[in-house]
Amino acid sequence: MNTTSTPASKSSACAYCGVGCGVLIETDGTNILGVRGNPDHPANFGRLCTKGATLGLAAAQREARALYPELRSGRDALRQRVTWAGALDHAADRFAAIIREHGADAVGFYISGQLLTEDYYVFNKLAKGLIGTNNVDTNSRLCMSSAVSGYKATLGADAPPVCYDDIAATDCLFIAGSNTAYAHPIVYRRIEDARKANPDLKVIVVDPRRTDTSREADLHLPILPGTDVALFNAMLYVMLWEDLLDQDYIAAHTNGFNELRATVREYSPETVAAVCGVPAADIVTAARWFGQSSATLSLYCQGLNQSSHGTDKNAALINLHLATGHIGRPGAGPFSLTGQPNAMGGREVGGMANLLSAHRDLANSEHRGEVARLWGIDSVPATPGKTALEMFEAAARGEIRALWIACTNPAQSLPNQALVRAALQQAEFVVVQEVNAYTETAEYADLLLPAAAWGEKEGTVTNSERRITHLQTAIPAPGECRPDWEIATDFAHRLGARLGKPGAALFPYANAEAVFNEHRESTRGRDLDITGLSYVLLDECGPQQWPYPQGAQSGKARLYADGFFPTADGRARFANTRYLPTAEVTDARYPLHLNTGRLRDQWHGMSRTGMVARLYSHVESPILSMHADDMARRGLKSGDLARVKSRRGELLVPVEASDDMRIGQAFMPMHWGSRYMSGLGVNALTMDQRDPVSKQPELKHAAIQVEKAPLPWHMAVMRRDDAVARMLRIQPLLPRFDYASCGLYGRQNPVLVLRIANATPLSAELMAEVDALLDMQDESCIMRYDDPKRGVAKRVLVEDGCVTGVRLTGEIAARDWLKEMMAEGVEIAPLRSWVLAPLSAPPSGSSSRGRIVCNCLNVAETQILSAITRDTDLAALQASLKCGTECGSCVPELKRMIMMGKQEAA
Ligand SMILES: Nc1nc2c(c(=O)[nH]1)N[C@H]1C(S)=C(S)[C@@H](COP(=O)(O)OP(=O)(O)OC[C@H]3O[C@@H](n4cnc5c(=O)[nH]c(N)nc54)[C@H](O)[C@@H]3O)O[C@H]1N2
Ligand SMILES: Nc1nc2c(c(=O)[nH]1)N[C@H]1C(S)=C(S)[C@@H](COP(=O)(O)OP(=O)(O)OC[C@H]3O[C@@H](n4cnc5c(=O)[nH]c(N)nc54)[C@H](O)[C@@H]3O)O[C@H]1N2
Ligand code: SF4
Ligand SMILES: [Mo]
Repeated sequence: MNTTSTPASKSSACAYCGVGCGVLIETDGTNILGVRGNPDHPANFGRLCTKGATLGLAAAQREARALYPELRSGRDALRQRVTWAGALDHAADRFAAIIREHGADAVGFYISGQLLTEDYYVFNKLAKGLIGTNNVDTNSRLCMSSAVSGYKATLGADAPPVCYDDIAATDCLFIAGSNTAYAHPIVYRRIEDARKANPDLKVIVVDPRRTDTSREADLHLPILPGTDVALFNAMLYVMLWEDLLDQDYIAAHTNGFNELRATVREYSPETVAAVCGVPAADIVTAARWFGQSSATLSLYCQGLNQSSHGTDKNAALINLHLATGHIGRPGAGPFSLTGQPNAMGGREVGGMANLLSAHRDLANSEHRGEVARLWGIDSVPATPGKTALEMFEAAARGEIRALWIACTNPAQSLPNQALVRAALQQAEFVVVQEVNAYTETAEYADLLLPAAAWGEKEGTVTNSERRITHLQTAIPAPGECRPDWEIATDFAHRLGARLGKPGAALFPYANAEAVFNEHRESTRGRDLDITGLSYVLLDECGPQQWPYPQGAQSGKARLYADGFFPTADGRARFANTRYLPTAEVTDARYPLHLNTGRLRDQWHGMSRTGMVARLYSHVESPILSMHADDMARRGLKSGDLARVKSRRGELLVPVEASDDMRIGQAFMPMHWGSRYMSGLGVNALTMDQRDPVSKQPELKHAAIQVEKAPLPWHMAVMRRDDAVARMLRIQPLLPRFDYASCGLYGRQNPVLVLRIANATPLSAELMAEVDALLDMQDESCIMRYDDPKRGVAKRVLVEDGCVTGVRLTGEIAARDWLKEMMAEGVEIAPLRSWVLAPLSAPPSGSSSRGRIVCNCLNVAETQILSAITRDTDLAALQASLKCGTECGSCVPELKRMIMMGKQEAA
């Protein structure tokens, strides 16, 4: 491990998903020069996906960084720069006053699975140990909490019992509610490898949509949204009937099978086929493959978790593993893929409203006593804290008066944005601890605290397979940014002093390692015991899986190999799961079902990936995908703008017809929030109903109506040079247009792209504001063409002979063609006649390259389609265009294009 890490190369892990790929950061001590996959890291062996491969570009973007603490002195005042001491003293004064007057539960901390374990540990102790409130919860509530409750309900502890190597060892891969190809690409590369090595491997995908993951499966079950429990119960029915169960395993290692058996009698494949909307024969096939294989591995994610029955969905799937004995052996087990890079670490330190350190439970008085002893305090409060949405509901009611938000962007990512925004507005004091000063949530910050970003701080993260990686500091943080644990520690000292509590004694940390060592001690004797680990060991021997108790020589690749489970009697429990419909069902007023999720190249609210131009080239703007028949019924064509309404809000968004959708369903990516489009983004529409046990909201299911939004007036603006800085400046203007979205295009010298549609032409004032914000008002550099009768106008900014800005109104068909040329640095000479001609479309013979499919090598869809012939296969395409030969993220899509191209040729 250490061998590859030289002074100029620091070992770290990717900042994005829970695959937890190892990276090496090349640095000159001040700047990140490059990021490459760590060939020795067992999660990825050197591979990275499109997002990981562009980490260096994201880290280099500093325009949006919060650099200094900023404080708002009055309700409507602008924030002003303050010192750290001034900022944290003020925060401590406000928190202390509120706690004294209204009690400890009048404050809340909303934190994140993207914090490092050390950061998380300090926040959790700050709330529960120092202040005495359990109001500390995280965005993992939107993400992994149903996985936690599903594991606990069945296996007795929150631990994925499997490892990545199981993918190569399995005979049957059951993927449910996971678009692995997009969301966990390096895991998907392993699936591709496993298929190559074992042609008999069966892959089943359960997803209402057709995705790049489902397309390559041997069997895709496009179930109706939310019907997973019915499907899993029906599979158990078939297994019972066809004698595919492992009766010995059930007898020796489990409880509760008889109750479940009675329940699943009602779930015949024929009955369930109607509920799930898939053929009974396919359910039978899935059950046989699952039951008959020598080792079945399931992979699952938000299609199961983000549901008002998420716990049951998880448990019903784990039931299948217990009933067939597909657990605790190589290639077998229920594998919950974690979303964020450290969702696991957050669970380990108990950083949630109902958990305590080291997988202890808040509801358990013995556990509370143990934690109080570890921390050296009298007691840990017993009342459960408020979970994510409950915390915002309480803030909206005025019950929670101060909110501390760190490393998450709730004004983009929580459902029912109307409520969330009301809560942020209502709260007396909002602290936002961020790396990006321009997030939707930062707008509400009374106090903005600048955090050190990825690469600028040290600590640990745990990936999906329980593997802990030590992240080394590569470069110093810019401005006055500080690591998250350090900010929380400093605040704890100041707050302690005001509350008459020993803040300094409780938080004696000189560095991240001191925090890690305290956390480590809390795990002694627990299921996740890591008392054998240290920073030194992680550096010398590489990342390790837990448990890794003192004296161990290695971590554990798989859990429960002995059939012994961490329950009172050592037996796993079958959960008696029954199917219930989604919380909101479609009806005559809201006839369509809205599903939401991820794109390949964007990360959540785009606070980092949104600064990297090339990550827009796969999908450039927000879009609602629908079935062509549903669009035709509403008089919609691809590219039209639609008004989408739910019971909670509405949003204008362009629509596109997609074969991937079933009739009655629509899909919108989760990424665009109010900084990147007009309106509040997809979560204006989603709902806050949640699972009764896990309290995870149903982010994937909302009933909507869609109608055409006739906005006849269109404008497109492209501006080169300083594109990111200009984008940040223009974003606050977006709400002033009926529809608007912004993004970037290009690679070396990106272009800002702004799309606007309005019911009426823009006022001269608003137009002047746009021009001023984009530095396009210097008339001496502007070429113009106006046709007031057609309402068409072109403005072209020329600097040093190059086209650096274009504004098209009325007719914008030339937009893509122009932005591509601008990114290449086109001179005005060849464009002059086009600018001055009445023609607004691109001149004949010139067209846009279109979407970029292969991001690493910049290969466009149009190039790929024209290269595909009757006998093209993947290898031939890779040889001729080089696409898909670098990170591999586009390989599933290339295969799809080859398949479709061949169908067309035939
Ligand atoms: N590119 C990218 N990768 C990411 C992230 C990102 O933002 N961008 N975020 C990371 C995070 S935090 C997470 S949590 C993961 C999420 O990873 P995934 O869960 O794989 O991603 P999603 O697209 O949210 O949802 C997965 C699939 O669930 C399907 N689905 C919807 N409803 C149902 C249902 O009722 N049943 C079933 N069976 N399926 C359903 C959707 O159609 C979708 O294809 O991704 C991680 N990786
Ligand atoms: N409709 C819909 N909504 C969803 C989902 C969905 O599928 N559909 N998925 C949900 C899921 S699974 C998740 S995980 C959430 C994610 O939702 P969020 O947590 O809101 O996602 P991010 O945009 O990643 O927010 C992380 C923030 O932390 C900041 N940050 C990055 N690094 C650091 C750091 O080191 N320190 C500090 N202090 N700040 C930092 C980033 O700039 C960013 O603004 O979204 C949820 N919302
Ligand atoms: S799969 Fe991609 S995003 Fe996820 S950790 Fe690996 S490189 Fe990062
Ligand atoms: Mo997530």
